[in-house]
Amino acid sequence: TYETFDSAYRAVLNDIYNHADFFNQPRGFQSREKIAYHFSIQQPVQRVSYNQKRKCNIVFNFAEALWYLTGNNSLDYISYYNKKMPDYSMDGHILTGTAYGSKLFNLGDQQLNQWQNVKALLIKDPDSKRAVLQIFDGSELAIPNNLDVSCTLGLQFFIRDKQLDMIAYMRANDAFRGIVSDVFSFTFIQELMARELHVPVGKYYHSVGTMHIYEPDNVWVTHVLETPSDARFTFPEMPLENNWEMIHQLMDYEEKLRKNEITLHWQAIQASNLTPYWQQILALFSIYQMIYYHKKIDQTIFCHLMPIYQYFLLNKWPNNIN
Ligand code: 5HM
Repeated sequence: TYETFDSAYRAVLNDIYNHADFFNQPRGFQSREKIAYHFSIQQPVQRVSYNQKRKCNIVFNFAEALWYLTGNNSLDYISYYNKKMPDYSMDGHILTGTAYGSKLFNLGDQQLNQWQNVKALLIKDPDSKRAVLQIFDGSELAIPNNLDVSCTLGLQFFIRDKQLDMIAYMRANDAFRGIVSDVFSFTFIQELMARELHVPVGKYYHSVGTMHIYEPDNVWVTHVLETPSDARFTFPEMPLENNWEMIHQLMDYEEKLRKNEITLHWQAIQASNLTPYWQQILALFSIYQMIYYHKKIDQTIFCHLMPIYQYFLLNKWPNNIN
């Protein structure tokens, strides 16, 4: 068990890299792995790694978590934040496995809103052991040459000792790359559900069929393991109320920024109806728009960002920001 993701990341990476049980090549990709892997994080809000060699992409992390929460499955959206995403799409328009949002909010033919069902269940029976958001489903294996099979089986919530614990169950997790964005998004989902249920965030458990590292990442992994985490910030906590309304307003801005239909100055961000926590994320999306479209970075926005977000932007895009 670990206090924060920062300490979990280093320990798990070290464990898989130096103490792997199997060396193999699933789908032809050389890797090392441990199976039936499990760890927990005591403070799930502390969901980022500060390793300078790993260069956490805080903009992608928020974009992916919000992609899930808005039920979006479009490739256009997520490939704006990560150029590799088109490699996983079968039709060039949507992602079927990785786009967990459409599974959470419109599952299958019945278009099930699993989020609402789980929330209602926990309100009715706080001790419930049925509060599962299902992600992977068997039909994914029936698609020939499927490029994108969900790695996450599901997320299970528990109210225990009056706090919201969550277990993420994954069939497979990349201990170097995928884990960083997965733990970020899943703990963000946990925090939002905790706000919805008016209970504090409890513990986060990460339970994985195969935890692995791909061979081409080996050299980079050794650099990350040699580099101590130098920074210590406290990741901000989500406000106690009104978050869905904030998310919808934020995502209206996000779409216009992504399509380059608007540019925002700090005054406009402050004048929005967003509360400061969500304004900060809008500011991050605004800075990213400037990076993506090769515009000059608005230093006023940058200066108004919290130090933790300034740190991540500077670490990831030093040449653009300075
Ligand atoms: O061959 P397979 O479908 O398992 O390859 C998917 C790879 O992406 C695995 O290495 C898996 O661990 C990684 N992955 C991840 O770590 C994929 C997704 C997308 O569902 C994810 N985390 N969220």
